[in-house]
Amino acid sequence: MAHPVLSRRALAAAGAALPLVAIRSRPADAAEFSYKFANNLAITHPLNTRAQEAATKIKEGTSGRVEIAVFPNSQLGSDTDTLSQLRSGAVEFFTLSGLILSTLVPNAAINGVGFAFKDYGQVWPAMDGALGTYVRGEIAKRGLYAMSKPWDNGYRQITASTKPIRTPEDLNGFKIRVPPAPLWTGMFKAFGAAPTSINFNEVYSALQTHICDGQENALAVIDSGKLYEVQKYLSVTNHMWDGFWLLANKRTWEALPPDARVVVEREFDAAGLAERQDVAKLNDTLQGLLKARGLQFTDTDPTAFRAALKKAGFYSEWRDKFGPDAWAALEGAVGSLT
Ligand code: X2X
Repeated sequence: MAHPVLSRRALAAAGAALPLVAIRSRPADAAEFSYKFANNLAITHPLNTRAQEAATKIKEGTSGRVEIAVFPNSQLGSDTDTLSQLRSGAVEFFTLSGLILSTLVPNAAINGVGFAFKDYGQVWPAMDGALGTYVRGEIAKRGLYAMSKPWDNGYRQITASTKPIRTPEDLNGFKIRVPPAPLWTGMFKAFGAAPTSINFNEVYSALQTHICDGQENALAVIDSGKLYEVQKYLSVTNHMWDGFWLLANKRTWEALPPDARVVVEREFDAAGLAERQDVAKLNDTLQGLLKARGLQFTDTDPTAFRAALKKAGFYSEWRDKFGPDAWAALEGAVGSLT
């Protein structure tokens, strides 16, 4: 109590006489760490709802020191651009499909091998277990840090504006948009289709202007991205399970004090688990909703599609590309694929 009789006003005046930077280097309400979290999904997708919730909890849990602003809908750029920004440090957090990440971390695509995971009962133990640990290790080698829980994108289904895809033969010459990743292009070429790599932020218009006749995505993305407005048919193929790694730039991550890192990862991981539940619930309800919105559903026989991939040499080709470690980690989770 150096100045017990000084009024607030006098204290403020005394403070004002000092250079402001000597008192504090930022406005009273600004956080010590102000970070951006980019993603490619619509604001209505559960990934964004849960990311926003996590940001609020992280701010509380760090007493305001860490503030994370979520930018949905590729507002900061396409996935390809945002990956560059993440690497340079212009963006601090980013959710990205392991397959797209494979342009930097080749074996991060391993979960995308066609028809590898029978169901979610195989997906989560693998991605939260040995397979996920393997991939996170690969990611770390490239200057990025992945939170321990991947988020769900979902099992992917094929949509089209021109005709329903019923059999693998229907994919012959089919102009399909795929995300920018060699595994996606390779897999649809193996089906005999004509894939074009397009970032998600351009998919709606690519379908609307018929640059492509179809695309493939999970129900939650087809719905939140309003792709039903520009597509007529949906074939239930479940040809691939896809998830999002929540990535941080390693330098940015390590600049956070360890206690803040604990809070950030804890809240992000909890949000990721909640998002998985949200997507699972949507899987149960969206079929009806999307039908009501005009999409015509077709069931397909996954064994025929898988056999077509096998016949085209897809599994042996990608086994060789991924190499023995990644392939063993995948087969350890799902059994033999070739
Ligand atoms: O680009 C896509 O199709 C999406 C939204 O599923 C991914 O992020 C891989």
